Amino acid sequence: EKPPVPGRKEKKKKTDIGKVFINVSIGLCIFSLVWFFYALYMRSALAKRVVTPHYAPRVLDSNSTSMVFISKIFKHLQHTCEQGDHLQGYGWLMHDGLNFGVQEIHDSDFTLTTEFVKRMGGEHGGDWTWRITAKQHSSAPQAPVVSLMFYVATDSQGSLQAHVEERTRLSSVTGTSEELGNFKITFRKPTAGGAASDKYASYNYLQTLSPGLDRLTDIVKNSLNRRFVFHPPSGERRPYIAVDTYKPPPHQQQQKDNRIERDFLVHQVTVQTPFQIEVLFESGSFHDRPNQLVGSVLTEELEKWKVTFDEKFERTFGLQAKGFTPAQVKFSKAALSNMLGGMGYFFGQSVVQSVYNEHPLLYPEGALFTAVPSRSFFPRGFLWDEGFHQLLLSKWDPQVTRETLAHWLDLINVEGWIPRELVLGDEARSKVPAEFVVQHNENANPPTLFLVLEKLVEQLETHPYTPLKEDTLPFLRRLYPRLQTWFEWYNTSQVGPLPNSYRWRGRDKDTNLFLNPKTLTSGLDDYPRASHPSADERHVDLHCWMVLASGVMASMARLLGEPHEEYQRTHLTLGDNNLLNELHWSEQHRAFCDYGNHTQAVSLQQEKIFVPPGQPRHQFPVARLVRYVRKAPKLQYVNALGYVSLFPFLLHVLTPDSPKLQHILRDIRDPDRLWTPYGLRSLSRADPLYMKRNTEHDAPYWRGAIWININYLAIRALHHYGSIEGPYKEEAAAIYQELRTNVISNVYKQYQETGYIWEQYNDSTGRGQGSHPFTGWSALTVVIMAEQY
Ligand code: 6A9
Repeated sequence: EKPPVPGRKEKKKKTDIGKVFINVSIGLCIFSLVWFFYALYMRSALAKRVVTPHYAPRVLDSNSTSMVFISKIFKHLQHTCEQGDHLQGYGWLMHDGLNFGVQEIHDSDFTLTTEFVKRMGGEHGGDWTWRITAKQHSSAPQAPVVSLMFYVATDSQGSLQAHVEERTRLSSVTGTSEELGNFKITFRKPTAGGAASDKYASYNYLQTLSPGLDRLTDIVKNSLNRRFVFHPPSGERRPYIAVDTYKPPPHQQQQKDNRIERDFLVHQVTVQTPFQIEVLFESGSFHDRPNQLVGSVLTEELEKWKVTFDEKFERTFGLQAKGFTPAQVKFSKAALSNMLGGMGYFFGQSVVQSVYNEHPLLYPEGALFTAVPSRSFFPRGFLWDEGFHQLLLSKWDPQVTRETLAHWLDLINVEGWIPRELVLGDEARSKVPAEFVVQHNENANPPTLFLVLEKLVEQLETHPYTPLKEDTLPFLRRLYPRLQTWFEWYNTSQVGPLPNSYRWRGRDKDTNLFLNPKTLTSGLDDYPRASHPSADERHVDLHCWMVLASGVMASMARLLGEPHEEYQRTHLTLGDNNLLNELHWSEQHRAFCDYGNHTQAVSLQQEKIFVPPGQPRHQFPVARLVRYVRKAPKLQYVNALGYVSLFPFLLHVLTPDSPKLQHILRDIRDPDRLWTPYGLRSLSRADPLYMKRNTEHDAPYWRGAIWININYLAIRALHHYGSIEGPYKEEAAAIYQELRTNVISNVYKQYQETGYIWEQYNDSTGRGQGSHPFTGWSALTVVIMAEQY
């Protein structure tokens, strides 16, 4: 054996250390690599969750398709109906949601009546015909010449063929698409109405391609030419504008839309009033049609459906029997019809984001069948609006309600989240400001769908043997797993700082710019909350929504024979009036309140910009309005008396003997606080933020105006407390009568005066304001008239 060589040993030792070192480093490396990939994997898995649909079987059958008519109102050359058009009123007078509709459009010199009838047959939804009747007003100086343009376009697939007669008249379009099969659309010539013969008319058409429905208006605008002359045999010559050939403007030729181009055809007819035109759609798979749905056949069908509609309306709401005048009944038919006629079928992807995504992602393609709040201004789905819509629609057609609920719940992701606003597809997106497009998966919106589900469950509990059971029970069973996840999502993602408290996520963060940072997620946008958003907040309205949701989950579980104890326990805990008092009652303000980091000493003021003497002012920024806080915020109850304070009453959380009811009834009936002759205002007139702007550009919204959805809840609650035993029964019943009368009278009066139902009503004058026509929740006036809560 060789004696140990000092150097060797050293070396060996060194090698050992080296080996260990290397091993450790390799280990570390592997570990970090594994960790890195794991983290990467987790991250991408987490990032994908927001766009992963829920795993439960879909509520809707995969083969349930809907056929859609798109009916738009174009004024002059504006092509979409915008409220800036100042039409003197338009909307559905009758619409049963299924078979027929009657719509009127009042322009300055003439009125257009558009009517449609649908006839089932074949495998693709059958036929339909539209009839457009134009009559000039007696005040019009001479019979106006009107151009109507009819668009036919395919969206994601399908094709169209134009059939042209007499060089310029697009007399029909044949086509095919997956959903519609083969079809033919015929543009009949205008007549003077009834059985009269054809009227003189000029025809133009456009045949081109379009990258998407959102581009149709631009394409038509860019194809217009003023060189045409309307020249009836015995009449003066009048120049008019019409579609000609489409020439894309130079800048658009360069930045080509990279979407696939689809067929797009326009039929334009120019004719003098009075006239009537029929457009019919015939479905290729409908072979045994008895006759064409035109002329007197159409008239008869229309008459039949109108009678059916009137009878069903009275059977459903009983307004005549209640003594409402024919004009009031006509108004309420219009309210219901506009909600039904405004229903839309949207298809496409929403843009969503979670904290795990650097950039927003596209949610898988999906469909939404929904009633929209406002056809002209925001024609798309809004989660909490929908619950209110369906409170009305479920009375008219429970099938519509089931389909709508199914669509919303089929959009839920694996986390249990449903976006608050559904902006599906390019056409919808083209009308929405960017800041509203991306939806975040930590943001909620009141789960009003439980208001509707509560009704369905109640009906089954009280009339277990009606035919309702056959449709509703299996429906609820399919819905149930999705509802469980939805409830769980609220119950985990929106928890508050104390046990059994809740907090809306997604409040505005930039506290310096807003008088009071908004809470869009609560649905009550700028209603004042804690001045300084923080995780210490708890929100009383959300708490009450959770009482409702857990209660409905418990009774539904019981009905379906599913375990209900957990839901029941949650319901009892949250609904316990002592807990509610502890979390939200402020003895100082004598009201239910939010709690958070708050100060009332805030105001918007011109930013102070220091301009050193001798320097030119224009080199410095323009002063903005910014928030000044005169007193530091502290944790306390938020003193903002209004809709939020009423929630324990609105959602029937208070027991009928709760002494808090006394305070609530007093605040409601007090003209210096919430009472007005037109309904309850959203924020007390005595509140420092009453009717205050939030920023220079952001006018007050839920800071005083009267909103019909909350008035509906208040009327419903007064009815509830007014009909069960308790110390406040009489008082509630009396206020019920007054508030109900006030709301009905004002919404009706405004409709008579303006031709519209409105988004909100002014608390000082009762005047309709904001978006219009708004036959979303404002149409609940019908339910209030019918007293069917
Ligand atoms: C405006 C303008 C062409 C605001 O009714 C829908 C919602 C309610 O859910 C919410 O409670 N509305 C209420 O505070 C309207 C929201 C409209 C926002 C988008 C875009 C389009 O311009």
